[in-house]
Amino acid sequence: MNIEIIVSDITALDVDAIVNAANPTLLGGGGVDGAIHRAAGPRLLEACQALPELSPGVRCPTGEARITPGFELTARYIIHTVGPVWLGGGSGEPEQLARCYRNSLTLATEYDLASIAFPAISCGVYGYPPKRAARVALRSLLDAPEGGPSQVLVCCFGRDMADIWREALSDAS
Ligand code: AR6
Repeated sequence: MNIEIIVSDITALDVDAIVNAANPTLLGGGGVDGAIHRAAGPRLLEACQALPELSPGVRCPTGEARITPGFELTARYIIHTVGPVWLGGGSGEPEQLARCYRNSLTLATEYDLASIAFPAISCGVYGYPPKRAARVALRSLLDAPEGGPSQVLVCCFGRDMADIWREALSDAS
């Protein structure tokens, strides 16, 4: 697996799947979630609404992942995952964040996808400290079983975030 850290708007990427940092409703929100819904068009909301609710308002529990088409995106698929809200680190946040990356990769593997781009899940509204998030995320990606996407991008929304992830990648590999 080749992991690369890039700076971009994730909605512009030409990859098999982009990952959305969603919330459990999967009905859209701010941040990267809002950008993806705007760029993919209204059929994305319809596709998300059609996914089964496991409990009222919950289509995707924290740490799990769901897949939809990419609709108007260049990416063929969107993998929606729900990161943990940062509560100080002692409430299972690292394990939940690791599961987001792992479960997204598992879905990509099931769909035989060669390339996938992740945003910095939980590093915005959900408040996860970026250095810690990068460490957990990269460990989860590097320890993933063989046979998944050969190209993994981490798409940062600014140079400062990318610098943090690049340093974490060089520490981890
Ligand atoms: N491309 C790439 N990265 C982006 C983009 C973009 N277009 N826009 C923002 N980011 P966040 P979270 C970065 O808040 O912390 C939503 O309302 C952003 O700078 O989008 O997991 C959901 O519905 C940050 O580094 O996601 C949930 O309610 C990273 O993406 C909640 O926010 C993640 O920030 C999820 O919060």
